[in-house]
Amino acid sequence: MTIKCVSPDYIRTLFTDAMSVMYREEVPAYADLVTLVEEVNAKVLKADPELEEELEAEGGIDALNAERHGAIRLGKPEELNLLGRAFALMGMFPVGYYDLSVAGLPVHSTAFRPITPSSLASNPFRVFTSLLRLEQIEDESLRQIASEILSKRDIVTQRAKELICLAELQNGLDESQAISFVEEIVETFRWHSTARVGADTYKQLKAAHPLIADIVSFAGPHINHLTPRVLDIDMAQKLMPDKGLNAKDHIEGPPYRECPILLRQTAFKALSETVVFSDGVSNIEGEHTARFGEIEQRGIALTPKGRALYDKLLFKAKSEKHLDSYQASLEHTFLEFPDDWEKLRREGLAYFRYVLTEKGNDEANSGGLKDSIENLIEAGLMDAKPITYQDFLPVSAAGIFRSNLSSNDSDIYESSANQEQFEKDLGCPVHDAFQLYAHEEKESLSNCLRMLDQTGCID
Ligand code: OOG
Ligand code: NI
Repeated sequence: MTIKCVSPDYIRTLFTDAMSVMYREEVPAYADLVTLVEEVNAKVLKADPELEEELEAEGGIDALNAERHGAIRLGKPEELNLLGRAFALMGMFPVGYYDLSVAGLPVHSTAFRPITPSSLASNPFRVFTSLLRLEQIEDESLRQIASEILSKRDIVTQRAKELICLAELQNGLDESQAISFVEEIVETFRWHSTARVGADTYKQLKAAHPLIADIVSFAGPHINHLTPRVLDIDMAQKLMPDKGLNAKDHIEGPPYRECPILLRQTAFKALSETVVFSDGVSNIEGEHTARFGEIEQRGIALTPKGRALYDKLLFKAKSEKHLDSYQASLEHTFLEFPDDWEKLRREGLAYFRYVLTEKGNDEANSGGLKDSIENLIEAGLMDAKPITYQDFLPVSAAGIFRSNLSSNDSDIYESSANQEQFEKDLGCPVHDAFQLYAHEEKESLSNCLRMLDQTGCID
């Protein structure tokens, strides 16, 4: 029997919508944040009508309004492996390895996301996924307790598991199977107001690290935020208090620039939520903070050279103590980072997508053209558009983790990265983000050149 499979992009959109509905119900402040982002985006687009056209190449306003990322924290390798298989059905693949031990956090992470330009344009939903590193719990008996608690949990429903196996077997899901798969998989990310541990164990885990308590104490990896994309994060940050949202005091990532790079993020602080701690004998009411709201503004993806400059300047700003504030030194040190599209491109600091201009399209059929990139741009035949950064920043992620763990620790710790182990647990290697951006740039350029040179004069 042949079945009519729906596309992974379609399933991802069902999933994104279901997650958004669920989080809106669970965290009402998230709905306020989405409204605020919509207001800001409408204002920005009204003031700059050309921006709408620019956004078109990456899915337009519809994609922008639907755009989100979420984050989860997993407890054991099998969970990572199984969710990797579930995400793959939705066209989301692991990109990048984030070592958060440098920020003193006992996790390492990847981001599951679409990897092709067309899939990203159809819906760029990503899930930042962290895995607990049990070996980083120093106290041996506590490590044992945590491991035992985790060994007894199953975060994916039986039906979801069956559908994952079925999809792998038949190479996809039909419409009704996709709908039930999404209904089932959303359960994995639901909030549980009853913990699986007693109050004492929770306290012990929390003392080892609040993140460990958040991961180990519950039946599943509740989604801890869902982040919409805003076009002007400075405006949004200023408006947050008016909406009663308790914003963290500074924006993570690069400072304000004319030509935005990478990613800037801010958040409202985690909610204190009532939880029942239950060890099977007694139930005690207490509190847990995990879930928060975040917004982000995305800029251009940087090349390894651009990223090295970004990291250098960020580090310099952190160590520059003579200025009044971290923000002031950030603005100061980033003066060194070219803030001009042309310079970013010519100096090989960022990735661009090449497109033919109208004039270029007109000449596309004339054939016989052979020229350098710079001359084609100069002649008005080709344009270079910024490729949006689709990934995350470990230093910013650490800042976000901290703001919702009520920790002021901002030290840099010695790295104990272990990508090999992470990939072993995941069951496959993670994609290299630089390679994905470079590939997109290269493909767009060869497409343009091919179209401009129909007689095949390009070497
Ligand atoms: C993940 C924090 C990382 C981001 O936007 O950098 C993240 C977490 O708190 O689990 O989502
Ligand atoms: Ni986030």
